Amino acid sequence: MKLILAIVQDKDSNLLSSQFIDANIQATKLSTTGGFLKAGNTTFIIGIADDRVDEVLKIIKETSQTRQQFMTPPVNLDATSDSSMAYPVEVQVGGATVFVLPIEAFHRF
Ligand code: 2BA
Repeated sequence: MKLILAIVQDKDSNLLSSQFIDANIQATKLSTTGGFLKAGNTTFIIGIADDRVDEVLKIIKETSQTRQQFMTPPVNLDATSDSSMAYPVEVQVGGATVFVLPIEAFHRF
């Protein structure tokens, strides 16, 4: 059995939830925040049999889109020159960041 942690954009999370339900894949959804953009994203926790890992990855890959997003870096209030001005920079986010981990034990009490 494996534990899959999948961080996706909020915009993709509802469709991904539906796909998991249709495929009879059990998942838990967490509301999370990206450390860099400090914007909301969604993390799915999925416990799945080894032989279904590829199926889960395929669904995540097909559902999660790459998007361009703008972020404004924090302004440095101590600096005086124009170089301290904060201009929005374009960042590419997603499709999905996925971790696959081994599970030592699984219990349902
Ligand atoms: P954020 O940390 O908000 O990052 C959003 C996007 O900003 C990233 O997209 C990446 O394109 C860019 N980015 C992140 N850190 C950067 C930096 N130091 N310099 C320049 N650009 C940077 P993704 O790579 O698609 O990541 C989307 C979200 O997935 C991240 O949101 C974070 O919540 C999570 N994530 C990505 N890699 C991770 C990792 N190694 N460990 C844990 N969470 C991760």
